[in-house]
Amino acid sequence: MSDTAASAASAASADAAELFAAAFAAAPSGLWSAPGRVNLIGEHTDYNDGFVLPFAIDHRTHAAVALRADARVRVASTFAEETVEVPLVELNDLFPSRRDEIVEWARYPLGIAWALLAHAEGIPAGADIAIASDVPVGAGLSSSAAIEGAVAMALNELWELGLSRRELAIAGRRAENDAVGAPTGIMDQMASMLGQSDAATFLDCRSLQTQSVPLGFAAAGLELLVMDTRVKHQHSTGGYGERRASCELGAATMGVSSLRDLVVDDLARAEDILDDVTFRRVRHVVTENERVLDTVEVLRARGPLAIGALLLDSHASMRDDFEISVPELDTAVATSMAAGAIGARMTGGGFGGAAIALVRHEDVTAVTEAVTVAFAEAGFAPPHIFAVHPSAGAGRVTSAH
Ligand code: GAF
Repeated sequence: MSDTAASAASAASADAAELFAAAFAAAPSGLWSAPGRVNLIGEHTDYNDGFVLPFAIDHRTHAAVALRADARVRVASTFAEETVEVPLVELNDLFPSRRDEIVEWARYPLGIAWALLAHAEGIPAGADIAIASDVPVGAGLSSSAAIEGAVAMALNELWELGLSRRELAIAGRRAENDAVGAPTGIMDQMASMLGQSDAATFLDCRSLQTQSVPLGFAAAGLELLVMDTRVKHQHSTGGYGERRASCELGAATMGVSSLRDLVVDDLARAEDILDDVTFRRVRHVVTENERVLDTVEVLRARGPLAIGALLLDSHASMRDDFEISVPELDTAVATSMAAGAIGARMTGGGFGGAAIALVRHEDVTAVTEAVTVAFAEAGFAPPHIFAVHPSAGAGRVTSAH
């Protein structure tokens, strides 16, 4: 995967290098970066052993990193004033039980250092880490996986761990689950690690097998717009964990190890034996898995202009069955469609964040204006609407700046 290694220098890479110099009065030994992601389709299926179809985007987190002579790790970021310093040996005491002692933003880089320590022989050299990012935070574009991915790539190289991209993604999920305390699946870390330009990553979350699926947006005259509602969400609290618990209850009651093992034909029995809420959670996951498979097939056979109905069905399922949408997301989807989008849906874990719309080049301005006006009329905060492009996964930044 040649295009994952080279990532263009950007403002965030210069920021990370500058921050490193300011925070640690030295030069980093290298710069690594990892992208955020958009999930094209396949929501809340990853922790049910199901299918997802995300792609890495052209918004990245950069980490400037150097080893230290002692065994301490220091992290600085452009999101916070403070620098956090911890002896590496203490990370095992801090995570997971004493995570609250670490300021929230620092749990991501320190969490990945902790998860990777399990792969090191003894205690490795310490590290100074400076992080800058242009992945919007809280927008459902996985700014967290981008931090984990950039730091994981750096420490894997500097600590000579020799881990594969899949192993680094698994370490990222462990950081997210145990160091941050968010009960998320593996999708975001795999998307950030394995991204390729102009393609999505079709991931079977049970086997972790992947296939690259060409998207061909540009060739079809399409743009993929992100409509960030600015309604902030968090997956370490509340609804996300409740949805996951409902899925586990549904699987246990149906006598399967995960909802991946159910197909649409099982839904009649599910409706008989599950309570209404659990049934609708299960129906979302089962039908969403089908939609991912259908989307892959349609993209390959007919291209992106033909996937609009699948995106819309996915949104309706999340709104009505999984109940993770919010009025701002529904407005963005309905308005973009009325203004000419090919398809639209909320993306990511829900309860806020962003929706996406697949839009012909010539309709981008009309869609952007229509959604902005609809938000103003509804009394919502102004949305942030921008195009993203399927991009390379995590890697060392090779170009100088
Ligand atoms: C968040 C999680 F981090 C992912 O693992 C996934 O469950 C997603 O929500 C919903 O599809 O991004």
